Amino acid sequence: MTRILSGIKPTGQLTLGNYIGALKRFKDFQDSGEVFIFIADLHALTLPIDPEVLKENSRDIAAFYLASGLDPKKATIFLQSSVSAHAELNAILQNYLYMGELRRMTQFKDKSAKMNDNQIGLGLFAYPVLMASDILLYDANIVPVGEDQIQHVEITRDLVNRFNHRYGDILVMPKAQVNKVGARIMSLSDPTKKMSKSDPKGDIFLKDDMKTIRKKIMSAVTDLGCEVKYDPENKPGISNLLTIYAALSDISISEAEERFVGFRYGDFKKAVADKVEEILGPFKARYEEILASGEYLEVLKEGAKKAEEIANVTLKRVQKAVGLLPIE
Ligand code: AQP
Repeated sequence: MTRILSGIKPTGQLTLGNYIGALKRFKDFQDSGEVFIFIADLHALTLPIDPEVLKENSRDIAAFYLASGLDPKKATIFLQSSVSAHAELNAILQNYLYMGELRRMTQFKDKSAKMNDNQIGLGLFAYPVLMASDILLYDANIVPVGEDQIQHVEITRDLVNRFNHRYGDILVMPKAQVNKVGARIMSLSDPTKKMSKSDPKGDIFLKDDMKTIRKKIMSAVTDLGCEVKYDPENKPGISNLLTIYAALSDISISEAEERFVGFRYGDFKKAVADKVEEILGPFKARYEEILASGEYLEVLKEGAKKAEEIANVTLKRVQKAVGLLPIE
């Protein structure tokens, strides 16, 4: 059976980008394979974060996972930090990725751009090693990601080739799977930049109330001209709103374009706001209920047990392959 693994790091409040690029897709996977969805809390430590904020963000993600329709009977939902094999595999695999490769990672370059060497933690630099460990522990075949994370799956593939070449067929080769529509939702205030939870300018937060969300959409930056047309180069604002509409409607961009022929920008934005409200309204209500009930805690406990069993099998296989002496 195909193994599918994905996660979100609790670095900030989740955005509409996280919903479209990740959350929205998860429930479809649970019927087509064996699904592992985790909260990447160790990854959230790679940049400074307040402990209380980290806890709150992690709880939120757990509740958002359940609100997205993930069924804990079908999907294994867990916290990365609750399965110690992630850190243990990381300690081994860090020897099979090299400084030059890690230095070339776009995420590292972006996030460290305004920092000097005395501010950049080793964890930020070595982020792809931990991400490779997350993926490889579960023998994942498919890793659904937004566009920005493709490079990290690619470096994981390089690692698998290198490791298996040396030790035999030990690690399973994963593949990134990217959304056809909505792999990169852009900021509403600067549509040339990705909507990102750690750089919250022009973000729609899933925790925003509906009135705020509508207001943000109605004041989204648009472009010169008056035609609702997909042209990311010349009309990045309108193209982004079209992408949001198409992704939430499960239609192609060209179908979305057809729906808005002859629309003024204002009416088009209103239609986008209506669509966002139609989808996020019930989703947010489910999230509130789940958060209040606290049911996510039991789900995370059970998930950790299930994840640990599988992860430990892979860890043992790797330990044995590299020559760590087994004592059991
Ligand atoms: N703007 C986006 N459009 C489409 N997909 C997105 N994702 C994130 N932003 C967008 C996808 O959401 C998943 C979880 O992301 P992550 O938490 O692992 O890290 P990220 O990709 O770095 O997302 P952020 O929001 O930009 O986080 P920060 O600011 O902490 O770096 C991934 O599948 C991601 O592609």
